Amino acid sequence: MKTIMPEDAQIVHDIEQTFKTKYNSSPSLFCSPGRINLIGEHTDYNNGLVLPAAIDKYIILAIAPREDNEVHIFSQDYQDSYITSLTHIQVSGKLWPDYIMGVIDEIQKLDKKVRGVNIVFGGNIPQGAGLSSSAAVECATAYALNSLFGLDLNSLELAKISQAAENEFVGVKCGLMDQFASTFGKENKLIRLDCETYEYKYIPFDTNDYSLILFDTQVKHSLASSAYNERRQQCEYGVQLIQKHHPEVRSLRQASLEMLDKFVKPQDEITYNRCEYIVREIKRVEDSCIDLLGANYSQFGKRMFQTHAGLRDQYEVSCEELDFLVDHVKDYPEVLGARMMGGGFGGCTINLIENKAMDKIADNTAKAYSQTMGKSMKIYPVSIVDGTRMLIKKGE
Ligand code: GAF
Repeated sequence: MKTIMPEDAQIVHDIEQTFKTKYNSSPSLFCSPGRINLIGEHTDYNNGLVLPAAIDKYIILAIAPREDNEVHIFSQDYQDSYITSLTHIQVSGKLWPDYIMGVIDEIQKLDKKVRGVNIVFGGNIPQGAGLSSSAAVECATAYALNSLFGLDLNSLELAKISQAAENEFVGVKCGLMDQFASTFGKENKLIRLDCETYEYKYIPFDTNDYSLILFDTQVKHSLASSAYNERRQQCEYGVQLIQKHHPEVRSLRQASLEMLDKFVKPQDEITYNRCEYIVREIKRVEDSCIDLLGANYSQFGKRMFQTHAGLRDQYEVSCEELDFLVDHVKDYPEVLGARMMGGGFGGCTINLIENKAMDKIADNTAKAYSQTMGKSMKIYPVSIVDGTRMLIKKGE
């Protein structure tokens, strides 16, 4: 199992200390990673395939049961508290507690018994960068409550509870990818997840010559979550148009390019573009897995560029900062692939680059980004790690 790195060890220590000071007792500690996605963007809520992995950036959650029904939460990052009762769960009005309260709410809906808890949490997953810090908070909470109260929920159930918290309580109609990756992550492995059947396979990713590096635009445009929900509706509309002729088609997973040409294109060009991107992207994930299993990284890299073009031109979820970063790196021979990652409208690009040129390309890109876009970019080299787990059990 991947051990916690020194920088993370400091965060664990700080969170544990804050807990002891605030609540005068010792907690159990859990960690839950952020995620990257190699390919398969916006395919999860279309019952398609995705290829994410958990990364070495974490949410750390310290928790202990209380004798009453109250939930006391302290956010180390916001230096802010939230107190409520298990019998009066409602949206907080300040977002950060909702990721935790949403999970508690979903668990209670299943008639599983939880008691009050004290919590301190924080971490080093950059927020708003598209690395799923919110999914990590949800997954850490679900995992912690499951082990604290012996709820007997399996890992898939924990990931789905976390997704439901985001869908129902936070109001973002996301798919399962982020919560699945955070829960099921495995060191040096990508997760090929079939979002229709929930079947998954680990694909080795231990390249010696290439590494993954993220370039963070440091922007998050405000239409991100409304546009996300809108894309989902557009895909559902495309499916409805096909279903009139092919009732067996349940989602874009069963749709073909021919069906889109015949039944969607004549009705609505925008819907057609969205759906065509998705159908091609699902196929790209399948092909990418073959590339990666055959260690054909250059072919895989080309598919990353194709995904970016589709997200930019057809799905229209990119932005000028992301396009700039992908355009800037594409002519370096040492860059195998690059694309925007996650929901879009800001956040990071993911780049597959030869190790020997990594520093030079990262430096040049940061300079060019600041000169042209007038903003600074952040650079995150990432390693692939295990998923959500317990670090310390209370009393140990
Ligand atoms: C966000 C969502 F949360 C995921 O479910 C997924 O749809 C992703 O955007 C796009 O691939 O991270």
